[in-house]
Amino acid sequence: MDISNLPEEHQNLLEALKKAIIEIDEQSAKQITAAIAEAKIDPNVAIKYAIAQGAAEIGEKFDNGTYFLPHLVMAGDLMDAIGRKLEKNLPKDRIQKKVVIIIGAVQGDMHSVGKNLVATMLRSGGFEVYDMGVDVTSMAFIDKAKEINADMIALSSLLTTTMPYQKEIIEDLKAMGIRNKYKVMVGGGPVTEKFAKEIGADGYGKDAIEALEVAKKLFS
Ligand code: B12
Repeated sequence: MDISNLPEEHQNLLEALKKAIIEIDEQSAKQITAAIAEAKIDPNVAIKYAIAQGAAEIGEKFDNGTYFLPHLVMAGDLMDAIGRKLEKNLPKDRIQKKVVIIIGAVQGDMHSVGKNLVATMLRSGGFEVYDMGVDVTSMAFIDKAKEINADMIALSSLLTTTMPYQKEIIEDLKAMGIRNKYKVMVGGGPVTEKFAKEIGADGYGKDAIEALEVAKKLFS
C-alpha cells in the first residue's frame, strides 16, 4: 500500500497509527484513530496501511522472538477495536437484492481480526452477514447455512494447519448434494487463489476490500 500521494499530514497520521499498533500502544492508537476520522482519511486506506501492515510486523516480531503470545492477543484486541472504529466511516455502497452470507474462522482457528474486517466490509456493501465467530466446524457452518437460508459461506484460515478445513466444508456440501446451493468464498493469510481453485471454492479475496469486490461479482 503506497500512501506517498496523500497529503503529508495524512501520511504522518497513518504512519503514527501503524507505529502505535506495532508497539501495542492502545491509548495512542485510539487517539490517532480519532484524528484519522476527523481528517476524513479513507478508512480502507487506514485499514490496509496501518492494520494490515502493522499486523505483518507484529507477526515478524513473534517470529523473531521479540513478541510472545500475550502480545499477539493484545495486538489482536487492539486491531479489532481500531478496525471497528475505522469501519464506522466506511461509505455505504448498497447492493440491490438481499444476499445472506455466513462467515467464520474454520475449525481450530482462533484468529478473528481479519474475518471481522471482511464481515464489516461485506456489511458496508449491503450484504446481510451472519458471523459465526472462530473455531467453527464444517457441520456448524452447514447447519446454520440451511437454517438461515444463506447464499454464501465465507471461510477464514490464518494457519496452514486449518486450511484443510476449508476444503472439508466444500467436500461435505458435495457429499450432501447441496454444493450448488451455496457460493463458497475463502481467504486468510496463507490462503492463495491457487489453493482456492484447487479446493473448488467459488471465490477468493486476499483482503477485505477484495472480499467485497468478489462477493459483488458473484451476486451481480
Ligand atoms: C493476532 C494474532 C494472533 C492472535 C489472534 C487474536 C485475534 N483475536 O484474532 C492469537 C494470540 C490468538 C494468535 C494465536 C496463534 N497464532 Co497467530 N497471529 C496473529 C497475527 C500477529 C496477526 C493476525 C491478524 O490479526 N492480522 C490482521 C488481519 C487484518 O489480517 P488477516 O487476518 O490476514 O486478514 C486479512 C486477509 O487475510 C483477508 N481474510 C481473512 N479472512 C478472510 C476470509 C475471507 C472469506 C476472505 C475473502 C478474506 C479473508 O482479509 C483480511 C482483512 O484484510 C499473525 C501474523 C500476521 N502477519 O498475520 C499471527 C499468525 C497468523 N499466528 C500464527 C501462529 C503460529 C499462531 C499460534 C499457533 C501460536 C502458538 N504457538 O500458539 C496460535 C494459534 C491459535 C489458533 N488455534 O488459531 C502464525 C501462523 C503461521 C501459519 N502460516 O500457519 C502467524 C502468521 C504468526 C507467525 N508469523 O508465525 N495469533
